[in-house]
Amino acid sequence: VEAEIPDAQKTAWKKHSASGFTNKEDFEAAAIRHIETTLARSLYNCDEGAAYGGTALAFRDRLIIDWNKTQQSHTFADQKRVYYLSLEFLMGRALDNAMLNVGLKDVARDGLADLGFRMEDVIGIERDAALGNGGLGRLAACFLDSLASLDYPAWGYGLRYRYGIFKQEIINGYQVEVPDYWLDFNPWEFPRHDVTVDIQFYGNVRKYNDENGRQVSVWENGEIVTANAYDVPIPGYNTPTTNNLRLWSSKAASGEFDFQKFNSGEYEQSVHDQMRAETISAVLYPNDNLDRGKELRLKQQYFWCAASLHDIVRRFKKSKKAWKEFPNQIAIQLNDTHPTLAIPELQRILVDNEGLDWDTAWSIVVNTFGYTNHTVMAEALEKWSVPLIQHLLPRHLEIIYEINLHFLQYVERTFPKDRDMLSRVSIVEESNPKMIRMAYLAIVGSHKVNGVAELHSDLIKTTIFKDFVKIYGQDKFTNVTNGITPRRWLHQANPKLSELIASKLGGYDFLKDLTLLHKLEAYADDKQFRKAFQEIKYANKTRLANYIKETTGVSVNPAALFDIQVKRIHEYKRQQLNIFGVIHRYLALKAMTPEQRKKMQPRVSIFGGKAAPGYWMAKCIIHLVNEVGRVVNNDPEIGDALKVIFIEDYNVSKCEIIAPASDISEHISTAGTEASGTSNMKFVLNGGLIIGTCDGANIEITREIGEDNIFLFGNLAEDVEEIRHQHTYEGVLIDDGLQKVFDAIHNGMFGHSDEFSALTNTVVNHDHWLTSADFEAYCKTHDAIDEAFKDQEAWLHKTILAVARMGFFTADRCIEEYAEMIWNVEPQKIKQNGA
Ligand code: KOT
Repeated sequence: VEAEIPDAQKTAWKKHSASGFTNKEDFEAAAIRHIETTLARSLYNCDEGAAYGGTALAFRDRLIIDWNKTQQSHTFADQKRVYYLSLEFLMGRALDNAMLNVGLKDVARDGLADLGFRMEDVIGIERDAALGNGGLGRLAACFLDSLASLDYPAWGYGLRYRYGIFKQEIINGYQVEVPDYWLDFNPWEFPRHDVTVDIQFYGNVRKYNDENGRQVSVWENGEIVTANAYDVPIPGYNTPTTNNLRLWSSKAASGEFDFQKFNSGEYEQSVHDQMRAETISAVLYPNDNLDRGKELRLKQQYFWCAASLHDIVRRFKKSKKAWKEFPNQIAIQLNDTHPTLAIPELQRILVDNEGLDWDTAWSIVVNTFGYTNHTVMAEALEKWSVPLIQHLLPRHLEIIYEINLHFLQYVERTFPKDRDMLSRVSIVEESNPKMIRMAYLAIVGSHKVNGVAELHSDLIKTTIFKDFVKIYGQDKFTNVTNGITPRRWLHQANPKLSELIASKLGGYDFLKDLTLLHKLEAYADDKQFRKAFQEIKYANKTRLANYIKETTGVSVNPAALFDIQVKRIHEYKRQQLNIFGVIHRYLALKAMTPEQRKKMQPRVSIFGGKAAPGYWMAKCIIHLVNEVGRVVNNDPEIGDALKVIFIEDYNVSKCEIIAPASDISEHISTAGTEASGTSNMKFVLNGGLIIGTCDGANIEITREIGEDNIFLFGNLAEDVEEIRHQHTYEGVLIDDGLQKVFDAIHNGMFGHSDEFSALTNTVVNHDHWLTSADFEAYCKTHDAIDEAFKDQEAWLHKTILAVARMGFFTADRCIEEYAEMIWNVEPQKIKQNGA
């Protein structure tokens, strides 16, 4: 290809090709040029917003130079690529990450100072890219960071929601949702006006026999919506590799058909069609760990899967390789079942469009896909009604039925005596209406299925997917314990700790090989190191205290024990256990003499997290936390002994302030319900200890850091079912301490008790989440924490050891495991000077 380009052109390009700044002067030139020309501002009206815009655009230019190089090099190299399909990418802010990853934050800080701005203020202008609900979306974002940092040729594919997760406001103690329109200025995306895919919905399937007598299916007469690509560069840390996140936006197809409507006076109809089409990518569904089965959600899923697959297939076809090479060139990972329609879609492309026979096509499909399960909770497992799929995607329903037929025939041959097995494992649930079980389709259509922590991966094999282990054998099922990117969650969020570690380890290599942290063990007993470590924690707590003061008006003492639970509000995550425990503590403090109270370890209980807008119980929990805060924080008897804070609108950028500031964080889900959890990793990596149940990744964290360095409590997963059974047949035994808490609530201590009756009644009636059964152990463990915190030297010893032993939980390790066990792909270094 290169040889065909005339010399004159090559010379001109060589001479003028952008090269990107590396020093302060050139950064300032780039920023000012953007402020003046792209943003049309001047010296006299350059505010912080413009300074952010200019800085972001200057860095975007840099990223895109490396992006171009990377994409060119990957195309030439012709190696296997990974595609990560996720409906959620919870990216957070991009500027700080970009500056750190390309190693030019200090350069930019000095440049901005010359222009009269403080780095922190400029960074603070950026809005979070909040295209996700919680852990699942943030995991996808961490994986993109690791894929790029480790030089894997990989793209993410997602939806470009016009509205990300709603903004949470707390008004009179209640959650109020405000739309998150985040796109009015987004310098991080490149619209690819030339990259579009037409996506069909509805219509019918026509059958005919071709000249060879083979039956051909044609899906026709549907409604067309166009997918437009927007590319977001994903820079790796300390490498030129810059990968791509491609997000699809929906637009009405601008075919002749619509022009006709427009011209023939059906103006309103044509505008209506346009809006209907744009609705597909308009909003992120705000449910975490819940499937609501809405038609628009299914449309989103197909729209995104079909556009992504079309794109992937188009790229593959350019290589002119045989179809059987497809799985050797392409690995597609399904982030939960949300992209499962990609399986019948690829089968449809191969059979209907490309004319492959069913079995050849199917073997390509299965060898291409891997499926990650993130939850065992029944209410989160996706099912779609057969009539809905029939209506929206008639050809896909046929294909799903055929996949099921082949699968069930295989099961019948293998287990001829087990008739029940067929109805148990059928992709089609024989209910009314019939439902498609997406997890089963995902298992059947993938070569590997993985859970996200050891306990979780074991649980799926022994419970929800038990029959499939029998059918396919153990080897199809595996575990990849989650991880987090240390670049954002240590280096960016906690620069002081990162610097301290670097000073002892002789540089920042640990950011790319987190196991190097183990060398810190040698400093756990080092007086000076402990002191420096403690001072950093105190500074981070002060930073959070200032933020709390600014946003809530409440003063908290940074010397108090900071006890933090931030995550989506969900009954299974048990924020109710936490707030009941706080009330229990408050009652105990009230019963003490002032002298006794003075001896107690002062505490700040910090909560944060969003409730799904339709999740009544979760909203009750938020309300109770806020009412308890109102009462406790204004109780003059209590003072610094206890403060209760709810941080509004918890998101990625707030987590960057919160995670470094904990003494204790809470990961207290009912055992067996939290697949992994990832904030547990963030808090420990930042020098906090955790109180947790034996659930998800807590178990592996314990194994790595040592059980002396974590506060575990509560019933085990293996006993939960038995306890629930008891509740059903013998009623719930309410713990004495918890009863006192309920009495206080009922007596109106925190406002009208009707507001909280649902919350207390559910414990009294079923206690499905074992709030009462675990309450005593929970409170006792908190007493032990108070005791342990008094001995600061011992506490520091524990926290330093814990940090030193967190190497396993880097997302880099996850990506290496996926690459080796599931994708069979190799990294590919980009040469600094072009391909
Ligand atoms: C399920 C349905 C819709 C939206 C989100 C989910 C979901 C989220 N399922 N699991 N998760 C969380 O995924 C995280 C990353 O693996 C886990 O750490 C966490 O335990 C899951 O709850």
